[in-house]
Amino acid sequence: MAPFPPLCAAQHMSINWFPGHMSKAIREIKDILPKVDMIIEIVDARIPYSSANPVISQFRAGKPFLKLLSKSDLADPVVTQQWLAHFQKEDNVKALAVTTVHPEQIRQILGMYQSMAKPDKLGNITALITGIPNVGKSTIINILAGKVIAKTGNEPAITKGQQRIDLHNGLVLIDSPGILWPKIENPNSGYRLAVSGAIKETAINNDEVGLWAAAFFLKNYPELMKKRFKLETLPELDVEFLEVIGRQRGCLGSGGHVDFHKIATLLINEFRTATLGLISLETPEIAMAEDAIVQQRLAEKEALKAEAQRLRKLAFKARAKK
Ligand SMILES: Nc1nc2c(ncn2[C@@H]2O[C@H](COP(=O)(O)OP(=O)(O)OP(=O)(O)O)[C@@H](O)[C@H]2O)c(=O)[nH]1
Ligand SMILES: [Mg+2]
Repeated sequence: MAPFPPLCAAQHMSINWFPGHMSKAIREIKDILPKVDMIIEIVDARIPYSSANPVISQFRAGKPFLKLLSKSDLADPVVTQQWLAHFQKEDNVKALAVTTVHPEQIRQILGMYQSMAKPDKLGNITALITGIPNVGKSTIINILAGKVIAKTGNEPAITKGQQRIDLHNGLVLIDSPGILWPKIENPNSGYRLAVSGAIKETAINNDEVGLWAAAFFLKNYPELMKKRFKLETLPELDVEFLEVIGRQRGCLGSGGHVDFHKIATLLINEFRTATLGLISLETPEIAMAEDAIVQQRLAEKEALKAEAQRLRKLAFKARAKK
């Protein structure tokens, strides 16, 4: 996968979707953590870095951690293997790729959790299920329970409050609402979350997200694009690509011009259903390189803040002396 796209601030679509129930959900997760024996974080197999909660490692306090890469039926299998190898390197972390196409893979968890955590006095292991919106948390809980206990749906923010589910086999699950974080520091992660369907439609600009996706697919999955849109050669630019496939699909507006909103939405939807093929939006190598830049930018911002504070204090002292 090509190192794409660069972290370009000018291109940055800011995502402002942090509804009240999410900050409440984060508070509730902090409250329940001392009472849980292990954490199951569900990330999207197509974006395991961008869909991982950046603060969960701070909450974690060394508790056993199971990372489930969900919707793996939609992801590029080669990239999923790279991610599994990457996560297994971490201490006290197990990782598993799962999909509802193979519910038996999900049920493997029932044979794993006892070796990961110690039961409480009542013989139960309590696991917190956490993850971004629409990643499949409630679906996985229903498969583990063997019946429909938690409400599911193909849009973000279906689960609105915490729910305790006793499987009566030694495992107690805490379902929680999907959470994002107040600020998505990596602009590419913002796009990836938007393309994958984790962000409410009304909080994103599909034209911009579609352009990002078009550029990414052209660069990283050209053969799949040629096949899907029956093209022998591909245009070089994202806009041209949208223009060509927009005409092909009859996404036209007044005056016969391509309706970019329509074709962008169609492209995003075809990605979400894997109609375009099996596509992952990030590899461990790319994610780690981006993360290093993000961390450096954060450190620089912190240093600037500290310097501004130091200067304010000096000015305050100087005024007090006068
Ligand atoms: N293709 C595919 N779709 C899945 C898979 N797992 C879940 N889904 C679908 O993803 C959508 C979201 O599932 P939910 O279980 O409601 O997701 P959630 O994480 O509980 O979502 P919130 O409660 O909104 O945070 C549903 O339409 C599921 O059918 C999977 O492995 N593959
Ligand atoms: Mg849910």
